[in-house]
Amino acid sequence: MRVIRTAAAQLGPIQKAEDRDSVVARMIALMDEAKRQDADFVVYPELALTTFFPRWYHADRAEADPWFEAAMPNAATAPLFARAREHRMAMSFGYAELTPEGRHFNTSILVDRDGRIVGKYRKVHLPGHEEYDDARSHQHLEKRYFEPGDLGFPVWRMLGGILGMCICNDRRWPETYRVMGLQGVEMVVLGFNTPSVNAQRGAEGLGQRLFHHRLSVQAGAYQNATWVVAVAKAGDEDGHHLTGGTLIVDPNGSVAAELEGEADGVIVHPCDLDETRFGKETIFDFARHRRVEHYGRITGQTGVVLPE
Ligand code: CDT
Repeated sequence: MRVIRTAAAQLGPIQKAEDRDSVVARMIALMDEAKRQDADFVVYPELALTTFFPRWYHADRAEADPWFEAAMPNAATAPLFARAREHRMAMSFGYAELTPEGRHFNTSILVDRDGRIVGKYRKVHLPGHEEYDDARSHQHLEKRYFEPGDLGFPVWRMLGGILGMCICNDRRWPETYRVMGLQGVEMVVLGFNTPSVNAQRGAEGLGQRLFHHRLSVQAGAYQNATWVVAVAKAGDEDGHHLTGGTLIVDPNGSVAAELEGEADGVIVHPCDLDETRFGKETIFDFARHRRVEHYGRITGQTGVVLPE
């Protein structure tokens, strides 16, 4: 057995007015609870340090820069790194990254048990739109504030296994998991901020949003024989509601643990990476069963090409 006791640490809403010091204190409280439950690894949501700011429009993009981190760790997150080292707890969390060259990414990191950043991922599949759109019930301006990630979908050896990351909307795309699956990934960790209302289809209810979330994550786990840990930022942020649905899915595609509610909270599950072996060696033994000669369209085109 190769067990990682994994904590999915959901954050309830973060209002615009809440500062990073306060959010980091909440994250530390969740980490302490994870430690009480004997976790080795804690996973937090996408853009964990602030409200989901891409819902707010700034005509001047630079006005959004205060939501970004120019260094990691920094003064606000140093206490989180210190507590993680003290607990010898590995962690992953998302934040808005501003590079020294002035580039903007929606980023997540993997931090080992010594508090060293060993992995960085930048969100590839940015949802939403770039310009203000008054046809929508609310804005989702990730394409305005971030560049698409430029690091691909790497994996890392950590905690005795092979770990990878993706972020929110990436979880809906089978390519995300497959690229990591082809590197032997055994656990994919991701955070998300999913509005419970579809801005272009108001009738789509919370139930349908959660159904699509679970469907995507469970399919990605099963089809690549990997654990998937998906962690929400949930609840009402300044009148904008985000779904919960924090869960841990096993390599068979079944939900192993799920958190109830939309407040700060932790679920811990003993994820045995050896449970990935069966799927990887049988129905999803890629080396034996994949037929790449038929997959050219996957990388050869982006949109749909209709038949004549
Ligand atoms: N944060 C994020 O990626 N949210 C998207 C919302 C899509 S609707 C524009 C998600 O896939 O949940």
